[in-house]
Amino acid sequence: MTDPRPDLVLYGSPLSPFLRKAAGVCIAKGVPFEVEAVNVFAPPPWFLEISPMKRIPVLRDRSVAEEGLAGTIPDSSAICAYIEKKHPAPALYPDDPMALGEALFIEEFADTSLAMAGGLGIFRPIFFAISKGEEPGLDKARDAWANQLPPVFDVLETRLGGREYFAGNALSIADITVACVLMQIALVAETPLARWPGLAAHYAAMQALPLVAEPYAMAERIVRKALPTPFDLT
Ligand SMILES: N[C@@H](CCC(=O)N[C@@H](CS)C(=O)NCC(=O)O)C(=O)O
Repeated sequence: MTDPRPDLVLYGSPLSPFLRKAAGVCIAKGVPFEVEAVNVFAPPPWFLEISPMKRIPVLRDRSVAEEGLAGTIPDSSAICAYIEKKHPAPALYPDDPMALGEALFIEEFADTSLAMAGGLGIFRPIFFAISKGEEPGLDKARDAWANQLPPVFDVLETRLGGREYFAGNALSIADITVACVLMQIALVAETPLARWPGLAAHYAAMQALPLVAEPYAMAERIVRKALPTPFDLT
């Protein structure tokens, strides 16, 4: 009998934008995967062996090894590049060298600058506090929305330049990453983007894609139990 379990396992939580990004890449390519819950703030010992930076997600490819370090890859960027190599169609990394470089930069920019401002600046102070029964950190979140995010959005608006996609005139890892990380804010707060019309149009188009919407819905189900309505930070 063949094993009904998918080869690919994403360890972590859909609450992580980085896990949702990797899930989105699997969905785009029609690659079956499952999410195995790991609480990164109280990880089991076996997880520390495969996640040296103590971060989620980590990928396991069961077709390589079922346990231990072999067959595992930490870091969403490494995971997505691995999935691309293993399942090349549809391509999510541009062929053209300059477009590839641009896509990888936007991925990194979203993973770092956007994630810092939106995840650490807004999602965590609100959701982590509410989860502990504390008052949401709205002052910190409002400061992040007013001061940290605008320069990040400016960069994205300029790089997008009114185009449909960030790089190579096609959907790429850059678009998926920006959408998944930006939607981390939407889990807990409204995201009015009228000052950045190009980014707003891109965001709306990305939200409509199942590869972005389905992993987000998994996260939203969890968050809405504790926070029925997102906050207005303006
Ligand atoms: N660059 C990493 C970032 C991963 C990351 O920061 N994950 C967060 C969850 S969204 C985490 O594991 N945080 C654990 C902690 O802050 O201790 C990636 O792309 O996978």
